Amino acid sequence: MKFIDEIKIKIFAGNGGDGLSSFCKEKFRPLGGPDGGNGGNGSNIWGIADKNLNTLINYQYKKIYKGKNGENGKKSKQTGKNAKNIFLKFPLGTLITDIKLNKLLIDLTKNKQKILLAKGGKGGLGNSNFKTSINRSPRKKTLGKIGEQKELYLELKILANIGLIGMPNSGKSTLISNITNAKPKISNYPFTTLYPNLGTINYKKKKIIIADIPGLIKGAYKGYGLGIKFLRHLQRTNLLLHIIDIGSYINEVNILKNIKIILNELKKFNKLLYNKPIWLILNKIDLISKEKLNKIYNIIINKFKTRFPIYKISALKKNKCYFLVSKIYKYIFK
Ligand SMILES: Nc1nc2c(ncn2[C@@H]2O[C@H](COP(=O)(O)OP(=O)(O)OP(=O)(O)O)[C@@H](O)[C@H]2O)c(=O)[nH]1
Ligand SMILES: [Mg+2]
Repeated sequence: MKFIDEIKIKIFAGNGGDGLSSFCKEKFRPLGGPDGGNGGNGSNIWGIADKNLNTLINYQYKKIYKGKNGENGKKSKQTGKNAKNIFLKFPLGTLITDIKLNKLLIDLTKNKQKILLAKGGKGGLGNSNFKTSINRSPRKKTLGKIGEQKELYLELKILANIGLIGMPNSGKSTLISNITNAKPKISNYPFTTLYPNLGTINYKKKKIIIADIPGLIKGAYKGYGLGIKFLRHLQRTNLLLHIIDIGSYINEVNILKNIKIILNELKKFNKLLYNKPIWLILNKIDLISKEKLNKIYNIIINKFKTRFPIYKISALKKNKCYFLVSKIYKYIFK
């Protein structure tokens, strides 16, 4: 599946139907009263949040949405039918901007939240509306109004409580697959994850949403690897977990270097993200001896303790993962 998080679309609400000019023709009233009905209204175009979607991919394939026109007015003062509303569905976390006005119209943060994006044109008036005591046989009618037209910029910024960051292959997806309902692809090579995954932890009657994004490498902010574009999805999180592989390196220096690389990429992307609470999660502790683990842990603590809380886990063996979840729960809800 392709992941699309930015796109422009055009919407055209339907036009109103025209009012009718006509006269009732009955046997004994050759020029009967005016009986032209009003036109129906054109389709409104609504936007609605749908929790089952997680990408804007549909809008990649179809970028223009046109509403139907209202029916024209009919004889016997019958109003034409209103055209049906159109509902465009968007994933939670979609921000919709009117490009011409450069104005944010809505940030869809709740399921089923909706907004009228383009109003359909009102139907015109039939001649039966214009009858007065002076003019009993008006021919006047009005045309339906044109529906609203807009060019919209859609931007998805995922809504999650927690974001996972780290080097490729550090175990981010393994962690999310073991503590949430998500089932992402996991493999022993870099860049397994190509677009963000969301997972939900149900813990003590609360829901915690975690976003797993593709791994970062040195120079990601310059576009290396998969770049840093997915970091935008972590902007709304309350806490970042920096997953660090401490089991696959012989030399601790490399581990420290890797930590700094990731922090530096975050800083380059945006200071606000860098200044969010970050926990260092030392992963793959099952691969090393207790002595080595203690040595690495002490080095990392000495270097980073003042700024970052530090936890040790094995995402693969589910070792200490639920302890981490309990800490996350406390952090978010207490
Ligand atoms: N031994 C051990 N292996 C682990 C652990 N966590 C993850 N792995 C392995 O590390 C490899 C990479 O895991 P992923 O979860 O795909 O890593 P990722 O960080 O999501 O990688 P990208 O998607 O490429 O950024 C897989 O072969 C996992 O089985 C762990 O705690 N212990
Ligand atoms: Mg992954």
